[in-house]
Amino acid sequence: MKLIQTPQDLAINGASPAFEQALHVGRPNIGNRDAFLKFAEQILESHWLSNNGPMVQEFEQRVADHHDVKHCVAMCNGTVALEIAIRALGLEGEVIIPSYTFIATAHALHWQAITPVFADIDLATHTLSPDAVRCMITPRTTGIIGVHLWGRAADIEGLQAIADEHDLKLMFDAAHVFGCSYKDTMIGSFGACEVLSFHATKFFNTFEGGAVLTNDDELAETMRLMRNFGFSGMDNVIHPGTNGKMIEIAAAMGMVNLDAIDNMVEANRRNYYVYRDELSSLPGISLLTFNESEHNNYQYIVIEIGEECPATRDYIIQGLHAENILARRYFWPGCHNMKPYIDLNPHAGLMLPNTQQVADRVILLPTGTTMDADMIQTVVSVIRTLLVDKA
Ligand code: T4K
Repeated sequence: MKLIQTPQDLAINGASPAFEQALHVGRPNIGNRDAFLKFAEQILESHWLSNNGPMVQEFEQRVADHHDVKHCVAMCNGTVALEIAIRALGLEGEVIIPSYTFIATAHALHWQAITPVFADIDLATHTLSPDAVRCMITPRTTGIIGVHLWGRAADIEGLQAIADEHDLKLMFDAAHVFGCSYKDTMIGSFGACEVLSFHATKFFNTFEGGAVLTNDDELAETMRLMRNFGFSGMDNVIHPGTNGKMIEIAAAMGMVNLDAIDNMVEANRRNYYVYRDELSSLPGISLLTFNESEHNNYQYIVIEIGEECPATRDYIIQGLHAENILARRYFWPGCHNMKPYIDLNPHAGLMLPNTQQVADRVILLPTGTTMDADMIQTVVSVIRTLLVDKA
């Protein structure tokens, strides 16, 4: 690996990149390949590829057990899982969500002619501020979708209190918190339901996939109907539905990755500590930390570039990309600044000062099982040198 010590060593100044192969924020973690290929053989041999097959059923049970929750309803991806959960809960009119989230949270509502109303976030946690949510409630509001971000839970109690007070439904986008807890209870039991994503770029993946976790028997049954066109047995459709089913090969990947989950968390945790030590001396750069008394997946390494930092966020991103380190600006510029939401409500940003500030400051750095301490030291030496270059 190349040593980066002076501004002349930087690719942004014409040197060769620090890494020949690109480093990705969303590099998939992959469990035991032989075990996966054995499952693939088993699936092909059985000629059962989809439609609530045995792999999906076993996978659902294991994910439910992992989260200490009654039901896991597996789906083809997290976005469809959000759409089905939203519909099964009967949300309509307006639903309050953060703008500081992946666009899927907003689209899952808009796709069903429900208006996402963006409320501001807390500067420290990056998740919905209950006070901000309170300001956005109107007679048309039917629900709140809290988003647990970066592997850390939202203010669940604060949001539940508002939902109770105003008789609103509460559900969570839990795409980032597979295997995490809130006040010692595993994610999955909060609100009416919580939605996971198993996309390739998530720390735990099934190629593509998602699931809804809930303790509500009736809700789970409705979602099972909805993900399979509303079929109840052969030739008998009893509910509106769509095709949200997870396929067998995706469940097989999930089972193999579940077997490796402890190693994946350990790799993320180890990387997080290396980043924490290496970044601690850099002026104006702060690392988002995890509460060690909870179950964490340490899925994302999130840094914030403060005003005291000699370099701007976008200069650092440019410098990292030049080195083949594909750091990301998630979730810049915020859903409210993207179409169709920017056209529907061009002034939404006036109510979202914290969202704007955080979206302008954040950088996500590569982590996961494909990263090691030497690579992280090089990533941080690039950032350190970029600051010198701009000091
Ligand atoms: N809610 C939240 C809060 C979410 O974050 C997401 C998804 C959802 C809901 C919806 O769940 P899904 O419907 O996706 O299950 C990526 C993912 O596509 C998306 O799943 C994820 N959030 C989001 C945070 O990240 P992009 O647009 O950044 O993807 P892309 O293609 O730029 O990939 C990211 C990096 O990973 C690149 O450097 C390439 C690398 N990569 C990607 C893939 C697919 C690989 O190395 N290998 C791969 O297989 O959205």
